[in-house]
Amino acid sequence: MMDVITITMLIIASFSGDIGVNDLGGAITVWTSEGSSVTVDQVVDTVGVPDNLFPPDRLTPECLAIDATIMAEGEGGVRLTLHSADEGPLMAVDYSHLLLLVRGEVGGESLMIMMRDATMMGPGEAIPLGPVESFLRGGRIETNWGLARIALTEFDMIDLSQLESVELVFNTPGAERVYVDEIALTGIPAAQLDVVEPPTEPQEPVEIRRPNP
Ligand SMILES: [Ca+2]
Repeated sequence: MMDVITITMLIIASFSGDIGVNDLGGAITVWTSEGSSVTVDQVVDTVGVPDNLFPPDRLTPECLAIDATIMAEGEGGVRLTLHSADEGPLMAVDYSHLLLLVRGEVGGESLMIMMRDATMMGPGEAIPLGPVESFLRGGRIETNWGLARIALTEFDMIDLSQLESVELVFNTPGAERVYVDEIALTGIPAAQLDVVEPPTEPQEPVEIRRPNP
């Protein structure tokens, strides 16, 4: 007899509603250092996300287009606050991974994924998780959608019991346009771990089909 492990998914931002509010009710805001610019637009995706990349029933057609123009030594970003004005930080200890769909206008773009928890103060204190391309198969942003899968359990400096924000940060000088969508947390609920042996390999929250060898 096999125990069924339920993989939970919490969509943070599907970009299908008000452009200034994410799916958790928190704000979507942009910020930059002086001289740089970051603008966002909500657009209907025309490329299409492969069925084997993300659960089709959790996809919404709209995504976020981000135009970033960064000066030398400048930076800017998009902040997704993980709670509304009258509710506290997000309790996320049941989630093991941050997922993010990303594609570029020409390919080879770069952006940094950061997170803040409620023990941090101000944008300068966000914890960098790494360039999004380092979490993609192939290690590069392409013009087709790729799924970045970030194992949060590898970042023990982040307090998952009080997440404050997900940050998409641009700090490479130049101009680029990238698209992001379906930012989500996924994982095995802690209660499930009471009845099953934890997997020895990191759990794959979304199945990726590979060609047979
Ligand atoms: Ca969407």
